[in-house]
Amino acid sequence: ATADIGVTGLAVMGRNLARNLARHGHTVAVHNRSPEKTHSLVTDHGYEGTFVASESMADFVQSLKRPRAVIIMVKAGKATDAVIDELIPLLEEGDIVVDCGNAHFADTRRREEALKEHGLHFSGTGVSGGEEGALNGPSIMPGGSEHSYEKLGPIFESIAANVDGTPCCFHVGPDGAGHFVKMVHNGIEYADMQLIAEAYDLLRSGLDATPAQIADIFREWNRGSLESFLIEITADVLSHVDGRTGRPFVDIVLDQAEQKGTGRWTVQTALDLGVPITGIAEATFARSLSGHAEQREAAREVFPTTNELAWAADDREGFIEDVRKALYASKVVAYAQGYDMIKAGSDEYGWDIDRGATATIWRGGCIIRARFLDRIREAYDENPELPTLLASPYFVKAVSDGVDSWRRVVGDSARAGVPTPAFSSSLAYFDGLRRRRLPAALIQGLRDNFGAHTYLRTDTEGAFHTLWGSDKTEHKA
Ligand code: NBP
Repeated sequence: ATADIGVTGLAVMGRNLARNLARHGHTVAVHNRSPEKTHSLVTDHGYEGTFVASESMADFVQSLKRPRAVIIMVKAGKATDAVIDELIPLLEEGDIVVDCGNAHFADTRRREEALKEHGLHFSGTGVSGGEEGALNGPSIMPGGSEHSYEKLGPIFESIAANVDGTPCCFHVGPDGAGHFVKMVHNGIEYADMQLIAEAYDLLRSGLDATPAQIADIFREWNRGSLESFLIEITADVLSHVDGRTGRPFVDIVLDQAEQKGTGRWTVQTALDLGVPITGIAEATFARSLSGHAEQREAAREVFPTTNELAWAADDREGFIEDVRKALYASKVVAYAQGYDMIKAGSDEYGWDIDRGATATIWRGGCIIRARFLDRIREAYDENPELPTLLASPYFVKAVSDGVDSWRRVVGDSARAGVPTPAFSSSLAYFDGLRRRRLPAALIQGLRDNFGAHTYLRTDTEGAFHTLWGSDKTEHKA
């Protein structure tokens, strides 16, 4: 046995991860269900490092030094369970199984429990950055035991993205913590993209600007506090001209956004945990609305749009600055909600996740990498128990500076009929948090009226019920 680590599942992600490992001097055992992928990896990239190729799972396992570390990089779901079942009889006590696929954290918890009974360690590890990241340095979010991180940590840290000398990888926490954080990362990615898309839509409509002109605006934004991978590639996509028609690329793409399901998982889990992640939820629903072609057509027929354009053109620079500030403030809210969710998951499952460290490992390699994440890390460094990111001094200033712009943009968009679900709901969330009295008091009254659900009072302890149907006297419940 000579291999330091193994990868089974050699489609784009596994292949690139194996190459990244080999390029960093690790001897990598490689295996795929259909052996052609294994052979082509070695044929095409064998010169990049040391690979030990096996056609059978048994040979693959035997080629690994103990304690063995086997990375599974197959299609998430049943395929992962099938591979685990195949591995269990071949592995020995103390060996480590690593699932780098996009698993649901609940599956990861289940698998960890099951493998523990066989004396095996299981690390559900989130890997972000797509195929490019897997090859050149992803953001890595490993869960699982301390023991497994002792072996995996140095290997993962060597292949992860690196920002200012710090690898984009840390031990997130036990069992499902890594996949949970990866899931929230993907949810935040949904919100980030939706906010960018709304900003584009507003600029296009409000200024009657061309995609190329808007690309220049995004390029400019990428030089300031919004600097991020997504803003950068937005400029690329908007300036791209379709080769077939000569039209802006964005105009020839069908306007129905797809999703693989991690946004949906984030929202479903947030509902279970009771965390209002409205930005991520609106982003997920906006994609789903875009896909309802039949309903969109029916609505267009009966409510034709006026196509009012250039409604903000009188103050072009002022409007662009308003949209930029609204985007930044809404982004702060989306991240604040994402970090609340990490806290809630961490508390619920006893993971003790360090939120500042999470911001650190998202600074490179992953899709939401951004300058902004340094500010989040600083906020949690200053106060690890921050009740909401919005309350940290830097973000208080950022949001306060932007709030007038934010209100103008949301008001303008409503008047112009440009949908801004993420901008608007983020503003509503912000106002909801800071409002002295919320109409939740009335809701409690209604609940007590129709269902005797009781209410608490502001002036005294205990739950009360009012006899609404008779003399309306109040009774202690
Ligand atoms: P896919 O998700 O397309 O899966 C293909 C791989 O799964 C092939 O190696 C295939 O083997 C193997 N496989 C299947 Br399908 N069923 C199997 C089974 N029953 N037993 C054994 N192997 C089986 O690959 P991918 O796009 O490289 O993604 C891999 C993982 O990484 C997924 O969980 C994905 O969600 C996650 N991920 C992907 C990205 C991305 O940008 N693509 C980013 C981050 C995470 P075969 O060759 O024999 O058919």
